[in-house]
Amino acid sequence: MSFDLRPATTGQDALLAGQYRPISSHLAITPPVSVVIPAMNEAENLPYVFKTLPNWIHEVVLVDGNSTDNTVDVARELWPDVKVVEQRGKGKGDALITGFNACTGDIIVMVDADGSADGNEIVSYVSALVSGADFAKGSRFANGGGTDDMTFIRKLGNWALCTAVNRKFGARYTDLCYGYNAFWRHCLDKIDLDCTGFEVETLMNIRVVKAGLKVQEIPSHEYLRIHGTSNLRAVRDGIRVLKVILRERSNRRALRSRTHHSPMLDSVRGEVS
Ligand SMILES: Nc1nc2c(ncn2[C@@H]2O[C@H](COP(=O)(O)OP(=O)(O)OP(=O)(O)O)[C@@H](O)[C@H]2O)c(=O)[nH]1
Ligand SMILES: [Mg+2]
Repeated sequence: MSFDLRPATTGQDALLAGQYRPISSHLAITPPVSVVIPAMNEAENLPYVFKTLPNWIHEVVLVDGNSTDNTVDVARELWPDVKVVEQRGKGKGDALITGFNACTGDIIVMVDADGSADGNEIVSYVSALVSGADFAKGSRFANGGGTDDMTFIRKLGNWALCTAVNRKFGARYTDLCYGYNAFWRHCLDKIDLDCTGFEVETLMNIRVVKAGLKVQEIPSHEYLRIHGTSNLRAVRDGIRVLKVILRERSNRRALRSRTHHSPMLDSVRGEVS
């Protein structure tokens, strides 16, 4: 089935032009959805990942982190139209930023390549976005979510960091360091990502609050990584996340004190309240 991807002016126009993508028996949408998959040596897991991706998505962008297995060949075999982007830098954050820049869809969904995310949940994320949210943030701890993959120590660390973000930035998150999220592409202009590692989700979660974007949490279930070993190191990456929280907090303080002393900057006050 092929779709006309030109933007619709009204629902009626879109209907007549055949721009709606049927999503389920009760939902059709017009915005094209891109799925970004950061992958480093995930060839064995990709069959499970692609198996659950809905056939109505507009494109899959796989960001290859210099894999030494046949990640790229497997991806091309499973999804012939996959857009493969070779990562120049290092780290999951760098991979995601590279992938976002390569997307052509209006909605972008982030999906890990280790088999821990169920592509059937994408409809919940997209539904939240087309219903008015700017950022659909997956949560393993919202009612209906869950995880098979977190140790007690990781849960504790995630809870402590999430509590810190809620207190410092006035958010009401139930989860922080989770890789399954979706957003309208215009959010990228407002959050201006600049990081390289596993702190990327935390940075996004903080910046969407600071930018005053409308965030909706989506209950999500994280399954066990199927093959291979995690690239995350709890202590090293936990410290990176903490540093991001402190840096974002001090940037906010610095901006606030500058605006208190400079009438020229009064206009930006509302944005950093
Ligand atoms: N392209 C690219 N992908 C990466 C890099 N680091 C991690 N990834 C991918 O990012 C996703 C998440 O990484 P994981 O190692 O599963 O980390 P995690 O999900 O936080 O940890 P676990 O819960 O233990 O699985 C996976 O799809 C990885 O292949 C990188 O440097 N480059
Ligand atoms: Mg994982």
